[in-house]
Amino acid sequence: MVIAYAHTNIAVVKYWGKRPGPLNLPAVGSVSLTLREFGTETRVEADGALNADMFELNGKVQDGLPLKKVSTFLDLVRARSGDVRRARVVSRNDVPTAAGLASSASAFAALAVAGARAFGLHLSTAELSSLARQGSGSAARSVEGGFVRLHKGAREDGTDCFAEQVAAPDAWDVRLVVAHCAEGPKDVASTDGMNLTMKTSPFFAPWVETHEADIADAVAAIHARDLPRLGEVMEFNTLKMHASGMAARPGVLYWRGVSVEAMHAVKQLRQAGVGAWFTMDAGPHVKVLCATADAERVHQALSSVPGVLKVQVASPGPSARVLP
Ligand code: 2P0
Repeated sequence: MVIAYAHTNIAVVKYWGKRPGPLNLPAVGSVSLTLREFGTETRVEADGALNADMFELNGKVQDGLPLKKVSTFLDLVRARSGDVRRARVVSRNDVPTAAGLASSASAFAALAVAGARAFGLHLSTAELSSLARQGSGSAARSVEGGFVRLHKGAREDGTDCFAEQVAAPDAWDVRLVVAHCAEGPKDVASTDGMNLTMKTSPFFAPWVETHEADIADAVAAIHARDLPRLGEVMEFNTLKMHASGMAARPGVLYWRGVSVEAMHAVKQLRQAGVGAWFTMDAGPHVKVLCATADAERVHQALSSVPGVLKVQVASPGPSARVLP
C-alpha cells in the first residue's frame, strides 16, 4: 500500500489545446506555480483478490466516469510494470473537485506517484510527469514544486514532453490570492472546452503561434524575479486563452459577472500602486499573483468585490511525494 500527496498548480502561461494521438500531448507548453495549500492525497493498494478497480473520493465510492478515468490510468501503470492486479484507490481532495481550481492536476499527479510505486515502478520525476500527463495535461506540472515549465516537446512518443522546475518553492516570496467566484462544478469540462476551441475557433491558430514567446518571457521573468514582467505576461496569456475559447462555436465562456468585477478590482489595485496581476482558468475563479507583502491588501480588495464568496491566500508548494 502506498500513499502519495500532490499539490495543485495554477498556470501563469496556459495549456490550451492538444496534439493528435492517444498520449494527451499538448499543442503548447506551459508554465505554472505549484500551491502548498491545495492538493490531493491518494492511497493505492494493488490486490490480486480484486477483479475490478475500486475508487473512493472524499469518502464516497465512485462509479461511471470517475472510476473509468482512474482505471484507464492504472492500465498504463499495469502495462508498464507487467503486474496485472486490480487496485483499491482512496483519494481526498483538499480543493473543490472540477471547479476550475485544478483538482485534476493534483489528482493525477498523486495517482501517478502512488500508482507507480504500488506497482513496483521506480520512475524519474520526468517519467512520472509524462505518466501524469496521460491522466490530465496539467497534472504533468504537479509532480514538481515551485515554478514549473512543461516542455511541449516535438516527439510523437511524448518522451520530450515533461515538467522541469524553473524556481524552487522558497526561491521567491510570492503569493497567489484566490477569489472564489461561484460554487459547484464548472459548466464545460476543460478537455471539452479546449477540443471545441481547437475545432471551431478562428483564434486557435494564432494562440498557438504566439505562445512560445509568452513562455520565454515568463521563464526569463521568473529567473530575474521580475514580478511586474511575469504578471504582465500572465494576464496577457490568460486573456488570449479565454479570447480563443470565446471565439469557439458555441463560445466557451467560463467567466461570471463577479469574475469580471474581480479582474477590474485588480486593475484598480495596480492604479493605486499595488503590484497585483490576475489569471483565470477553466472556471469562474480569479487568482491574483502578488508579493507576499501585498497579499493582505489584495485579500481585502478581493473580499470587498460584491459576489466573491471566499478569498484564500496560497503560497508556492513542494513537489509530489510518497508519504511515509
Ligand atoms: C492550464 N487548464 O494550463 C490550463 C488553463 C485550464 C485552463 O490545464 O484534457 O484538466 O485533462 O489534459 O489538464 C485544464 O486542463 O486537461 C488546464 P486535460 P486539464 O492549467
